[in-house]
Amino acid sequence: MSQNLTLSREDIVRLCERVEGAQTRASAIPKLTDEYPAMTIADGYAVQNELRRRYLAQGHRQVGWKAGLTSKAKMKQMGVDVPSIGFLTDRMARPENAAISTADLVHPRVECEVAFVMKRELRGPGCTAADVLAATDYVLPAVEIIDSRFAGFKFDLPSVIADNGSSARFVGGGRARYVEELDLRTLGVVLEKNGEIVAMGASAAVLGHPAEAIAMLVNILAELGETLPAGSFVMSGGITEAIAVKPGDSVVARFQELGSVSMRFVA
Ligand code: OOG
Ligand code: MG
Repeated sequence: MSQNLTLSREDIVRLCERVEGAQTRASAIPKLTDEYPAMTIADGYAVQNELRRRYLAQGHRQVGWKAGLTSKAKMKQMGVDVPSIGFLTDRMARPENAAISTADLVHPRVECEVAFVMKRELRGPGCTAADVLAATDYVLPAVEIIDSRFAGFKFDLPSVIADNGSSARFVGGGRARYVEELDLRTLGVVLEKNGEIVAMGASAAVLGHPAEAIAMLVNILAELGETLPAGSFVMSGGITEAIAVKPGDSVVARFQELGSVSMRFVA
C-alpha cells in the first residue's frame, strides 16, 4: 500500500478479533480509530486481510469482491470521500426473494448495485474500465445489505476497511446481460421499500461508469498483492444512499434493462 502500516502484528490480530467478534455476535463496537487514532488505510487493509484469512481457514469460500463508497450519494451519507474494497464469501450470499434474518445483524441497510461476473483474470496496476469490460462475462443487478459493526453506523476510512466495508449480505438476481448490449452509464434504478419509492439514481453515479469502480478495485488489489480471479462476482458500489431496513420490510430494486431484485426482512 502507498501508506505505511502503523499497527504491530499483535495489534492487527487484536483488532481483527474485535471486528470478527462484532460481526459474529452482531454487536456494535466503537470505531477502531477511537483507540488507534493513527490508523492508516494500509492498517485497515491489514486487519481486513487477517479477517479474510481467518474466515477462509474456518471454511468460508470467497466468491468475489466489492467496491464501496464509489458514488457521491454514498460518500456524502457516510462522510468518507475515498472508495474502498472488501471481500465477499458464500456465507453472505442470499437467494432472490429470500426472507433475510435481521437477528444476526446490527443495523442493516440496503443499497442497489450493478454486479459484474468476470470471465478472465484481471491484474493491476493500470487496469482501466475498458480492460474490465473486456474481461466481463456478464452483469446482473444486486442488492447489498450492509451492516457496519460500528456504533451509530459512524466510522472513518481505516475503520470501515477493517470491518470489510460493512459487508454483511448480498442478493444477486434479475436478468444477466452481456455488457456489449447495454449502456452501463445510463441504467436507471428505483429502490422500493414496502411499495414506496425510497431512493433512485442512475448507474453513472458510480464513478461515471460502474466499470471504473471495478478497475479501481483491481488496482487496489494490486497494491495488496492480489489479482481478481476469473469467475469472481464483483459489486461496483451503491448507486444511491443506503436505506435502513427492519423486520417486516419488503424491498424491491428495479433496474432498467436488468430486471428487479426482491427480498424481505424477518426477525
Ligand atoms: C461502507 C460500505 C460502502 C457501497 O456500496 O458504497 C458500500 C458503508 O457505507 O458502510 O458497500
Ligand atoms: Mg455496497
